[in-house]
Amino acid sequence: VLDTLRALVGADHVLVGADTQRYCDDWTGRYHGAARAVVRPAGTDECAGTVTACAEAGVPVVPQGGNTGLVGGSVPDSSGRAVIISTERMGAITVDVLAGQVTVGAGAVLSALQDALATTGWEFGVDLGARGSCTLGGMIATNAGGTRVLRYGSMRAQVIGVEAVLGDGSIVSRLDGLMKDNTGYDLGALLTGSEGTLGIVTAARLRLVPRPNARVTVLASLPSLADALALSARLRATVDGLDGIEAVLGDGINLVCQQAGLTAPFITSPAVTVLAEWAGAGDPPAAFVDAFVDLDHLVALDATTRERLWAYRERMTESISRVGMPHKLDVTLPFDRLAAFVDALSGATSPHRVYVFGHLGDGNLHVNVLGPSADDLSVDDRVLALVIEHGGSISAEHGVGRMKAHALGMQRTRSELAAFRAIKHALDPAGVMNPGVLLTDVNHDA
Ligand code: FAD
Ligand code: 2HG
Ligand code: ZN
Repeated sequence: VLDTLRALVGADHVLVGADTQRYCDDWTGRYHGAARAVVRPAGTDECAGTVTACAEAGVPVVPQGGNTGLVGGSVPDSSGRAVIISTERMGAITVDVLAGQVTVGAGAVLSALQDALATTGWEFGVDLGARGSCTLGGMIATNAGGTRVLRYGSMRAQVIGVEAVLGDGSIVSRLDGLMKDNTGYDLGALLTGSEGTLGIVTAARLRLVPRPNARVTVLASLPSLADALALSARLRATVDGLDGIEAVLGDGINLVCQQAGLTAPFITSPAVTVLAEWAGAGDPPAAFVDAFVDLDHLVALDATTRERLWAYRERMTESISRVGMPHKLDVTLPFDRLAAFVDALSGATSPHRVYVFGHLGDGNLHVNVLGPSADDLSVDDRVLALVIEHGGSISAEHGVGRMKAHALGMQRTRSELAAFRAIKHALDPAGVMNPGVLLTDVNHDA
């Protein structure tokens, strides 16, 4: 199969041995695999040829973009059988200013898209801390969320159409940008969030949102999670143009200050540090300003100060990785159960160290547990069980990956899993697309 692949994409783009290493280790340091080769197709046809050759030979295929995924889905298992298909040579970006849309190659990096849009009057509605490395293809495959979901939705809401190579090597393409097209199943929506298990997204047509000319960011100290949730509800109910509500709970703020070299934002360490942002034209509405008058808070009106305030939230992930290898549990809770869930967390994670932060405006918490070894699932399972008990979801925005594949049956019913498997079989009949990710032999509890 390697000879076929070399003939297809050129020998320089079939990496083997030590050259594959950086593609086999995941960002968190929890997952380390091995690959037969890393193939870097230049475009959709080469990608289709690669998938076809692998499917015919029964060789597993792992699609990979920026390798910033946090659930072990972007790296192969340790068998050394898989071929990683990297989209890194597929990064074209073509902005359609008239339509307010963009066509991107799967390997286009989010920050490159942001740069390409800088002078167009448009911007992209999804933003996240991995912007310098994560790709639009990877973001579609994981249905990534980030910091603007409460305003613009997750990736699925941005996708107008995709081009993809399915597991049987066939190409499907819908990049025409038509805003209305009710002609059957929405394959783009199906591939969004499929984590490379149905096919490889090679390109996409995405909607853009108006570029605001002003942003105001506030970092505030809240005395309790209940108060932070009440503030979040008030902002969501009253503020037009609200762009995000983020939070760092408890001691996390001290960790980020120590590890990222930041000055403590408040004299007394807050129970919950909330970051809220408004974006629009002119000045923020009075409702946004009024919400913070009785709170200890800092305000950013310019880009430099804004970056300084965002660092307290955005640099949590790297700060945690500096002190250990985290078990990352990305979960959503109903707003009225969120505080009870956090109260119960210390019991579920004891005796380990835990940091909790996330997208408060979406009810999405990132529970990071430090201490258990990489293959110890006991704490993961206790936290996930607690999420189910509180009516939440075991994956809010990072996906299921390898990490939670065994736990999918806690959330999804028998009928749902049967439908998932039927779709998987139809689009990936040889079962070569990202095996071990998302769908595996799940223990069924639901
Ligand atoms: P990869 O890591 O390469 O792959 C992720 C998954 O998608 C894998 O299953 C892979 O097989 C599949 N895949 C990749 N490309 C394709 C393709 N073209 N076709 C089909 N399948 C493909 N995520 C959020 O949702 N919100 C956040 O706020 C957020 N913040 C982050 C901050 C940091 C510092 C880091 C390190 C990560 C963060 N993430 C966040 C997680 C990660 O950035 C996202 O999951 C992102 O969408 C992954 O993109 P990627 O290109 O790196 O994909
Ligand atoms: C974020 O919101 C990312 O910063 C990463 O989703 C979360 O590190 C994490 O657990
Ligand atoms: Zn997040």
